[in-house]
Amino acid sequence: MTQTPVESNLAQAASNYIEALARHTSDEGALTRLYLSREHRAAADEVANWMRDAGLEVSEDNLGTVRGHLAPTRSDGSNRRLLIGSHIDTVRDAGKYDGNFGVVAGILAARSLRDSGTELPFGLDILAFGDEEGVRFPTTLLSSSAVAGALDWQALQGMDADGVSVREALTAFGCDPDKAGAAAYDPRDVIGYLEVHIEQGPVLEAENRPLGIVTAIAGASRFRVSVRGEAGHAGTVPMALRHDALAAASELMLEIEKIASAGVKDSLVATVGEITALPGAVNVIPRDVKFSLDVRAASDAARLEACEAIQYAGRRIGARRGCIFGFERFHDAPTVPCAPRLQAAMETAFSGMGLQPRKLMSGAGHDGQAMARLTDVGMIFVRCRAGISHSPLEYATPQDMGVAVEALVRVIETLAQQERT
Ligand code: HGY
Ligand code: MN
Ligand code: MN
Repeated sequence: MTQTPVESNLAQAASNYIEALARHTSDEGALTRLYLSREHRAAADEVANWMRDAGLEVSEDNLGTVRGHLAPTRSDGSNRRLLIGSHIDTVRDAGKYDGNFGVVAGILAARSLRDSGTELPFGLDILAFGDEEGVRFPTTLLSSSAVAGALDWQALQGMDADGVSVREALTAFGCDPDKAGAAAYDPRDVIGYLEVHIEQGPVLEAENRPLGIVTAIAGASRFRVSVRGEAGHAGTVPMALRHDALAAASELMLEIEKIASAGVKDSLVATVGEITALPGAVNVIPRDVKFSLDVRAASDAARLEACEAIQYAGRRIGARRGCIFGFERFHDAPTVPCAPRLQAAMETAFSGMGLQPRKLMSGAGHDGQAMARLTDVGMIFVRCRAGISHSPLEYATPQDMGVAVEALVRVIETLAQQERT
């Protein structure tokens, strides 16, 4: 697909922004930028500067979300606006594009529309959320939930590994946690939410397509699982008399894999990403194991059924091994359908660019799951190399990023056109 001149300088601009953002990291030689960290503060300040350069009016809410507002060219006296955003926090040892490109795309699209003098009957708010990954604190989607008017105040008590609460970290970030509720939009002011995001999967690349239209975002359940066994001397306790918490946990993990693998038709997946074993000595039988569990599926029924089956398996394994399993569910996000009217606007934009409107669902979670509690949600996926994400190998070409920004501009123009007629 040949690049139009517009797309090629959007491509270069996007690539420059992505590289600049990647420099804000806590880890030498890797990209890690956790919510309310020093690196998040620096990235938020840089994004705010880019928003100002694009002619946007910049503010920051009390959850640390940076907002850039482009006023409508023709005001109808209302406060209506289209929201466009994604997140600038990352996982550990992350890729540069997950989340970050959605914010960059929003800024570039706003700048392009301002520069072209396109008539906009509604405003644009570009939102840079700070807590989508949920890596530092036991929360996720906190900042977008607040914007959606669905803030879980309890989550502000959550603590990171150093015992710092969200509330304390917000204050250190320059926010006033007591005013966190003011981040919410009035639903009457919002005409929709758009997010541009790398696919984080292999479909678009396999079909040689730069972009896709998201039909739904898979629901997700997250648990903290604990296993209580009995510590003992590694040399003296016979195998048959052990209550080994790590062996019990391992047996359940294989059972989790079996349950998820049986759910392919529902795109069921389950992942154990973190684990600790105590007391953690080479010659002591583990007494306490804690591990994370992330379960997702294309339908809520399949996901919830798998969660039940996994908990039942834990109880069965625990009874046989004399260990006790605990399951604390700390996150449950339902499957979110993307609005047909926003998908249709994307189809119009794509066909105007000679692109096939390939539709696919998202196995990854996104801020759109929170924003769906406020307004209609639409997502554009961008091809990423080998579908790799949550890894430094994550990569999207400048060309595809340029095409994605151009598509976003055309979706906004399509929605503006619909408002005018
Ligand atoms: O976990 C997810 O799916 C997202 O990347 N936070
Ligand atoms: Mn993401
Ligand atoms: Mn992610």
